[in-house]
Amino acid sequence: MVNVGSPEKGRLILVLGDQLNPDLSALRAADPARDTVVMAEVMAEGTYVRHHPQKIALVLSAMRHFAGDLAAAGWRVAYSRLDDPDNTQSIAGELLRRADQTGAVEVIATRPGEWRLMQALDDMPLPVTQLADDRFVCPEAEFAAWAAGRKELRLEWFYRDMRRKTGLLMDGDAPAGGKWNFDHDNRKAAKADLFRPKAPHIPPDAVTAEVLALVADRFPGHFGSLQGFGWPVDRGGALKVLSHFIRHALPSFGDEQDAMLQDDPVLSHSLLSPCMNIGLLSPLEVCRAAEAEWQAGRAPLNAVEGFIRQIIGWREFVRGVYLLAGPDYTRKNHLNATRDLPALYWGAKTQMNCLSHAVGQTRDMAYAHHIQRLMVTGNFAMLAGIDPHQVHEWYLSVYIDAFEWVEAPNTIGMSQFADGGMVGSKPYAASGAYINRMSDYCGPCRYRVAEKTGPDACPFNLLYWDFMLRHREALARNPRLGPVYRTWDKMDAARRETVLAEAGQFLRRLEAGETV
Ligand code: FAD
Ligand code: DLZ
Ligand code: SF4
Repeated sequence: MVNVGSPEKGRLILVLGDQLNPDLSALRAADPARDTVVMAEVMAEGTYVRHHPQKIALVLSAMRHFAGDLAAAGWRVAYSRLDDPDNTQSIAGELLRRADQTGAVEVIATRPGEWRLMQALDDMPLPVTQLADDRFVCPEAEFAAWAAGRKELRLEWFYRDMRRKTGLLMDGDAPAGGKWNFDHDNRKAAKADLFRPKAPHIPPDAVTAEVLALVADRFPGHFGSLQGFGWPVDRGGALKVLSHFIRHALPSFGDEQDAMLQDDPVLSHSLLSPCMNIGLLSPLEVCRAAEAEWQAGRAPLNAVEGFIRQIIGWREFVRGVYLLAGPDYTRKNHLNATRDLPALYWGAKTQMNCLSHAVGQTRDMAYAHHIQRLMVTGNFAMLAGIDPHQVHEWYLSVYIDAFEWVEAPNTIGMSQFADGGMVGSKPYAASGAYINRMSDYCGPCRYRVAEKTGPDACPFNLLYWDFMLRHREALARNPRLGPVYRTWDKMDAARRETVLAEAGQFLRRLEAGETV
């Protein structure tokens, strides 16, 4: 696989660990007879945040598989393994080392998905051409043109344009079924006793087994378990996960999209985000496979539309926002939240059953589905006033699919409202009642979801009001939040005082590191 061989002058073609697609723009621009593909496993990428070990293993194993495929297809691949003694352990360092070895004086790259790396490539002493990453439906310039002059960026309008552009679920100029959005039929609470096929598990092959041992050795102390690693690491595995989802889970995707069950971490979610994010599957092929199921009458429109909206809608929209907002986006802190991330996010004991499950599952699988991320861990962090940059670093490190272009707008924007409304029109703040409606977490919890005050009150109930009151000036102007403040104003004065006093006590205990 590692074949620097007899170097001749040519260009270096950089392929990063989340660019594993033979149709990558940098590869399309390359000449296999003259150029050298550079792929590098480096400590810098594994530690710029302390990634979950499963995420590091996924990326390294998928890189090794992909490099093997490229070499078999006739490419010259200079592949640096993490434990190569000469490895400089950074992308820029490895490019310079390979330039020395091959005599190449130029690098062709596909633009990385993170400002940090784009900057590192710009700062190289060699000329680096960064080509557009055209694995997306909406090119950067198209999003910028769409956004220009709009007072607000809202998903729904962008999504409709992407439907028209791709022709997905279109009936001429009209949306299939007469509506753009079928969410009204979705978002049901999950039924615990329903039979669901087990989530797919791809057994590690020899390459992955070697990587798992390497990661265990080199990244000790990173939060997360390597046990049970079953993520697809090549295209074949990714296609298996896709067909498992299409067959078994897509029909109920809409119904179960927002539901949470403590014994079923995946429900009808697809687990396809890592495959798309590292290049093993294209977003359009996934959407077309889902559309075909509806056309064949095997999946209902509400499920297929909901699924496709997440991909050509949200996934494309948040990437556009990330690129439009620029490199300072992850420092945004619209609500001036300054508390440190509590230890419970790193697995310290908590009596809150919802958080305990969401974090425990994250530790074990490097996965939690959207509502667990948004309405449990994200909601709690926002209500408790946690510094959004710390929250962002947590999400970027713990999830199998976390790459900054998609993670940051979801965290800073959608879940923490730290961008002041670029991604969402209002904060996703909710009390315990929402979690209770959508999950089976509350029954066995030490706290009582119906209690609004007192020693057993659900902390989400206390913190919800504390948050709303803390930010009254900023939020009361939002017409959708008017009724919330009217409810508060009608509440008995003594009760309001108790709620805020108890919320304050809870936050002080959280800050002191007590088990809450
Ligand atoms: P499914 O529920 O099966 O959805 C299908 C696909 O739709 C996903 O694979 C994904 O590609 C796309 N999708 C769904 N929701 C979103 C969304 N909000 N933004 C972008 N794409 C979406 N997604 C990531 O890919 N990487 C991240 O780092 C990431 N961080 C997040 C952080 C927070 C705080 C929140 C609230 C959400 C985050 N998401 C992220 C979005 C979403 O939670 C995941 O895409 C989803 O849970 C992945 O699991 P799945 O493939 O089973 O998704
Ligand atoms: C996430 C990751 C990790 C853990 N390791 C590597 C690596 O060793 N080599 C590499 O090329 N890429 C890695 N990546 C992915 C990069 O961090 C990713 O390309 C950037 O975050 C941009 O999206
Ligand atoms: Fe979470 Fe509150 Fe329900 Fe407990 S009662 S699981 S803390 S929402």
